[in-house]
Amino acid sequence: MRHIWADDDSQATGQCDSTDFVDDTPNQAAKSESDCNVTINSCSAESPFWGAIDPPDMVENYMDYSADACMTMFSKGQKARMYSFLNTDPARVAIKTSPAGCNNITVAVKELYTNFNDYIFVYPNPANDVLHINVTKFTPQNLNCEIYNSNGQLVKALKHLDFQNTVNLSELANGMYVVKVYNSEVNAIKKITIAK
Ligand SMILES: [Ca+2]
Ligand SMILES: [Ca+2]
Repeated sequence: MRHIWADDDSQATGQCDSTDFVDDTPNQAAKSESDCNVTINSCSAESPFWGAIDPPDMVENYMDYSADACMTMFSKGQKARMYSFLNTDPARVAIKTSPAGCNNITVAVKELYTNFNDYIFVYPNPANDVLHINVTKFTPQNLNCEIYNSNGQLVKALKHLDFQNTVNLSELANGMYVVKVYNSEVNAIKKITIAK
């Protein structure tokens, strides 16, 4: 997406002949200078989108160079332009199916083997009566959980974990425990303390 002043910034005033290819962002002769001048109107020749209206520069737009505190919005036209690129541009279409930051997308097997321990969050630690086990960035497929005490004895077992799971620890004594989350392909080990 282009800057709202269409990168046509020669510091000359009144230069309003470039476009960011978005109709609902008013034409703008130059970038804002890290300020928040909400009344500046550097161009009066607007796209037909605006009809007879001559809006001021959209200094609230993230694609200006306003002060950070001033920037609060993208326009609907910018949103449509972003979607258009994300949906059709060969270099960007893969972003929609990237595993980064999305819970319900199966990650590549190699990455999954390497980083699975980072996808499992066990808290609080130390724990009291309840332990939460969260699975992130990975669709739980036949994931199981086993909790072992410091003598290596299995004291708790859960099957078919979901993204968010709660384990009742009320009958377990204080001490160190190992939480194992696994299926036939991956394996995560977490150490916790129970302190009541
Ligand atoms: Ca525009
Ligand atoms: Ca204007």
